Amino acid sequence: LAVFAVLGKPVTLSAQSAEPSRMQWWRDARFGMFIHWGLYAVPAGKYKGQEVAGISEWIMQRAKITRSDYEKFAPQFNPNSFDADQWVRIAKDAGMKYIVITSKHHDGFCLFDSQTDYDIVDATPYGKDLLKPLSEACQRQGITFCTYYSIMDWHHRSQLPKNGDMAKPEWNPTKMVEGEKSVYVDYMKEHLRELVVDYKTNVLWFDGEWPDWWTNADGQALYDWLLDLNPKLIVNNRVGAGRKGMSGFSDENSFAGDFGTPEQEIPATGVDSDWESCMTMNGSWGFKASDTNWKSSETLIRNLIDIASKGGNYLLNIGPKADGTFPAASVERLGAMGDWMRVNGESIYGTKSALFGPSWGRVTRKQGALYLHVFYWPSDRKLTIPALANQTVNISLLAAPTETLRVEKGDADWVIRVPTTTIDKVATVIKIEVEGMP
Ligand code: FHN
Repeated sequence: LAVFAVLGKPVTLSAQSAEPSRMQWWRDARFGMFIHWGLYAVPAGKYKGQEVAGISEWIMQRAKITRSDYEKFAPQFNPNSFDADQWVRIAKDAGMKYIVITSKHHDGFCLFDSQTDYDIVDATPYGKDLLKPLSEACQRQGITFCTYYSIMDWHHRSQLPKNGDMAKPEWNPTKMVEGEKSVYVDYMKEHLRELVVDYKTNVLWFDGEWPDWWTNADGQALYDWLLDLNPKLIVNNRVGAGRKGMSGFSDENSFAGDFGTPEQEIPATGVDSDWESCMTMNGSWGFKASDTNWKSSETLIRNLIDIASKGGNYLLNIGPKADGTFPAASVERLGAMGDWMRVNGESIYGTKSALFGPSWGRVTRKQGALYLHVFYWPSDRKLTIPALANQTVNISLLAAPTETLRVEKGDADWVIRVPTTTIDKVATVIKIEVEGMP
């Protein structure tokens, strides 16, 4: 392992593995789109004229809607404005490299032509598969197609309330009916086989793994079965029961799955394992008409930089409307992210953690280069960094490589001056090419 005194801190840099692993495309991608879409887009956070608190895809549970009443949303779900190529183009233009879509959320409704009849083809006037055209559009546009799948299933008979009657609102969605677990696991595995073999998903993004009837041993067995189906498949750590809450990581000994899944949060420091932070743009995963609390595009771009600087991926969520269109506020923010990524994406894609973050911004690295992302400039626009002693370096602005930067190289510190005109109010990227750095 080579040790470089980089920016004043001895950082042990692991040389890149000679053989790209199964995870390599995923590590290099750094940025993906999460899509939460299903019957919950019909009520969109409101039921019987009343706003329902919380994330909109939980409306069945939060409003205590009985199974038979919830099924009444299916005949109303008719996304005639759905355009798979447009969705994929918006993701691609934003700089996203993969899409993870909810094939089945906790409500049990499938967006694909599954072996059950509680799906988009058999239960809605739309009557067509949604995942097939999306996976084909991803293939056409070079975006990697991935699927979310909920282990917990509020519609399947195995997870009925104790009295067996889903018609009663006082149901508990996390209990398994005695003797029904193997029936449900077989049902789930048939769905998963379809997603892996027929829809060729590249990542299985599990969720809803917390009910007490699902164990880490169950998850490990499912993981092994899935990798037998497709040895190149990637599976998150929610396949097991090891995730520790929203921090998303698991204790070493219970880590079934390939990557950690912090939710709505970013780890405080660099993490030298595979992980992905999933986040919403407003307060809900599913579309919620009343939630206009949108994060700014500046915040979203800095989240992406912060996450990449710590060695993680950013899975940023969209909640499409029931008609199949993306909310305008989401599209606007993705457009701004794409503008920044077209100029600075080199400092995000294929990078690794620099394992520390200065007060003025964040640092990413890849073979032979460091990328300083400056969020906060001193008033005199002079950036002081610890001297990069005895290494051949070239320092340039990623956005304006021909712009001459003035660098005063002291023994202890170097001072980099940039012209005001080149400062990006969100993040200015300075590239430092360090000969021989792994
Ligand atoms: O309960 C779900 C929630 O609806 C949403 O899908 C998030 C996204 O990661 N996962 C679960 C909460 O951890």
